[in-house]
Amino acid sequence: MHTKCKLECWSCSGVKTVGECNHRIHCNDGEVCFMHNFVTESGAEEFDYGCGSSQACSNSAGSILGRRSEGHHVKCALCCDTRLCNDILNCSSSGQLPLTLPRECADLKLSVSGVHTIYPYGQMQHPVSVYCYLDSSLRSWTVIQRRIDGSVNFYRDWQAYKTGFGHANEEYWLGNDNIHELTANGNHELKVVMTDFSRVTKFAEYLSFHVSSEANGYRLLVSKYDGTAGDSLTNQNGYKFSTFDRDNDGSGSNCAVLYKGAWWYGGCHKSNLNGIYYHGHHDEFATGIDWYSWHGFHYSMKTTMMMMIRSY
Ligand SMILES: [Ca+2]
Repeated sequence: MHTKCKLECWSCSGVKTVGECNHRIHCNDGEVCFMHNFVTESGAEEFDYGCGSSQACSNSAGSILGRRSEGHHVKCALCCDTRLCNDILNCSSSGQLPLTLPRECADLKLSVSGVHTIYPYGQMQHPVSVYCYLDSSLRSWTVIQRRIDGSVNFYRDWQAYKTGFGHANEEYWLGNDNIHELTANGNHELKVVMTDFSRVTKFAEYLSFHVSSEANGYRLLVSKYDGTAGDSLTNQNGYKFSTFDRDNDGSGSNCAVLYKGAWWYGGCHKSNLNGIYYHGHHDEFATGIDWYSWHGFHYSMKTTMMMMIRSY
């Protein structure tokens, strides 16, 4: 499993997350990236990252010495043999590369929310940068849509929504192919968290969430609502995704054009979270980031997060 590799690894000690680490080093021949997590005397979980001997790693994980850029040696509990694996992978106790890559945030062991790399297809060739949201129950949600400040244009075409756009640490759409791939892998829940301009936060949760393939128009299957914002998504259940250049809606008109968004429009919508970023009230009917059951069709949210997690 372990291959000879010359790698570039994160190199930090005592950080809370790899997101705090902004230093990399090149490993020597026969070294691999390692990640070592430990608990400090005060009880905080911290991480060391660096290079370590791959041979020692595969033979005696848990007790080998790794090398950090400072030249100090540390105990390495977890080793991997891929580039930047100390960023993204947890290894098996044998010190070998896990057979399965983290497909979604729930597969990562996180201590704080932040940007991470996942592999929705389970393939190294297809990494995706994503925002992982850790809730108060320490569940790691994969954020598929995020609006914060209107900095990213969401009035985009089919291809853009297919592949995704924006930035994981700002506003983005994860991409319908990725969302489909994730929901195709086990049962998933969807949670929509929204904040208005009075700083009130409400949510809508759906215990069942699935998005079909592109061949099926990324059809939405959502059910079992719970929450405080009211249910404005079940209305879109069973409809295909539509963009201004791909009218799959249940209306004689083009809903995406009419409502300046991209959504699972029926005829047309009770929610429009990819609509125009207004600052609260808007005069134009239903074109904002609207969630009808909370604020009606003339109020656009300040922030939204749509996120999903595998349920068992
Ligand atoms: Ca239509």
